[in-house]
Formats: sequence, C-alpha cells, structure tokens
Amino acid sequence: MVKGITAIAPVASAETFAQLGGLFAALGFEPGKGWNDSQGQGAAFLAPLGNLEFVTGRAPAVPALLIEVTQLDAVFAVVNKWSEQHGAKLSPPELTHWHSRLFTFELAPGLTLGFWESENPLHGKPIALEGDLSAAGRRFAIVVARWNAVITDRLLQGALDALTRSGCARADIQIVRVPGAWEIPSAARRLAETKDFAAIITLGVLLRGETAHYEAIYTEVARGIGQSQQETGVPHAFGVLTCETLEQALDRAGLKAGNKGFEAAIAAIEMASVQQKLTETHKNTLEDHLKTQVSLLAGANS
Ligand code: DLZ
Repeated sequence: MVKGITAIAPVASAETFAQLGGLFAALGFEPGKGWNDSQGQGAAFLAPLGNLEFVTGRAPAVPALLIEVTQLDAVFAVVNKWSEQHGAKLSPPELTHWHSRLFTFELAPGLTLGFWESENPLHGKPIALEGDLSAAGRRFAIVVARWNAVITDRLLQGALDALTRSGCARADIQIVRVPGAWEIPSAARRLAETKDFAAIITLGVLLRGETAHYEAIYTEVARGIGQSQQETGVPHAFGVLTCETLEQALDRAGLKAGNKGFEAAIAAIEMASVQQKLTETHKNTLEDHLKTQVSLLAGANS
C-alpha cells in the first residue's frame, strides 16, 4: 500500500528555486510531476529509493535531507561549481562514523542538503549471486530442429551471434541438427550427459496451425528439455517457439519481436556463469558467502 515518501524543502526565493531545479537536473535526478498555481510552485525530483528514518537518543550530525549517490567526488565537483556561481556554502566530503563519506551543501539558513556515498560497494544492493554475460572459455551446444528451417536457421544465427559476441570461440560451439522439435530433448540430453558443455541451447518452432497434437508435442518437448536440465544439472535454454502462425514465428526470429535464439543464448551464457559460481561458492559453502555479505551490509548500516 505504501507508494513513496516525499520530503518538502521550502525555498526562499523563486530565483533560488529555478537555480536549484537546474542543479538537480544536472545531477541526474528524474523530474517528477511538479505543480504551479497562483500561490506558489513545486518542483519534484525523483530518486529510485526513499527512506523515512526516525531517530532517538543521539541525533546524527547530518542534515535532515540526505541524498545517497554513487561517485560522490563527481557529484561534489558539480555542486562545487554551482556553489561558486550561486554563493552557497559547501563543506568538503568527510568520513562519517557509519563507513560513508558525506558533504553538506547549505543553500540558505535552514536549508542544508547532505550528499553521501557508502564505502561498502554492497550497500543498498540485494544479497544476490548473479551470472556474468561472458562466454569466453566455455563450450556450448546448440540443438536446432530442421522443421520450419526458414525460422530455425534465423534462431540459430541469433544464438551464434550472441555466443560469439559474448566471447565464445567458434570452435567451442557444437551445433546438432535434429529433424523436428520432438527430437530436441533426446539430443539435448545426450549432449548434457557428456558434461562437455557449460549449457545447451535448444531451438525449434512449433506451429499450432500446422502441427497435429500441438499441445501434446509441445508439452512433451518442454518436459523433456526441463527434465534433461534437472537430471543432468547442465543449464538448458529454452528457445522452442510456439506460435499460431508462420508470420508470428518470423517476427520472433528477428523480424519484429527480437530474436528468441539470441535471447536463449544469452540466458544460457548467464546460467553457465551462475552454475559455475554456485559450484565455487558451494566449495566454500554457500552459507559462509551469505554470512560475509550480511555482515558487510550490517557494517555499512551501523
Ligand atoms: C510432424 C511435425 C509437425 C506436424 N509439426 C512440427 C512443427 O511444427 N515443428 C517441429 O519442430 N516439428 C514438427 N513435426 C515434426 C516432429 O517434431 C518430429 O520431428 C516428427 O514427428 C518425427 O519424429
């Protein structure tokens, strides 16, 4: 139900108001919906995250309006230039007791902003292990159906494009052609069982209008590919299109709606990396990894 938080900062003059608008736009704030009527005006600036922090006991020696940024020194340079032109008071960035650096910027008595950056690169980031999009040094297999080759050839080109552009050597790509979608799972499984490949990319097209027992075939193909992935532990990217018409399939093979072969290959690259990271992390135990990240975050928030 909660949608956001707004902090209101009264500005003494319309001139400062306009100047501040320019500064905040230059700093990269997304403009929000302002207002303007006979009695005054408001300019809104949006940030990706908002916090309302109640404090008790020792009040922190920081301005009430705090803006968290990345690249604090670059922000300082912009604000510094602005302050020189407009006569605002600025303090240089200093270390805080909460593992951050902060500078303050007094626009007028009673209107001071603080800009800060955490020293912890994980601050504000969810605890997550993520894959990289580099395919260098990894081997990939592509299983592609010949049925509807006018489409599957385009999917194949898209997948090859994604792999090679992500650093995969052509010699590290094994392409296997099978008669139709029905045959994809068994070939994918055989390839996965060799454990020679970081991921398998499956490409095919099933057309509802032309495929007898479309649902039955599709279900079995999807189940077979999923089962191969789960039972072998090798990531399988699903690039089997299910379309009403040939035109729709062409759109998804590079004409209008992206190239699903390219997208499947990107997913395979990412999952190959995730898989490798999970394996490495498990060696040191996943728990230790998460504990380290949690304590880093706790340190940054304390
Ligand atoms: C038989 C058939 C039909 C009717 N439709 C398709 C299709 O739309 N897409 C596809 O990839 N394959 C189709 N096939 C072929 C089957 O997948 C399979 O190759 C044959 O039934 C031989 O086992």
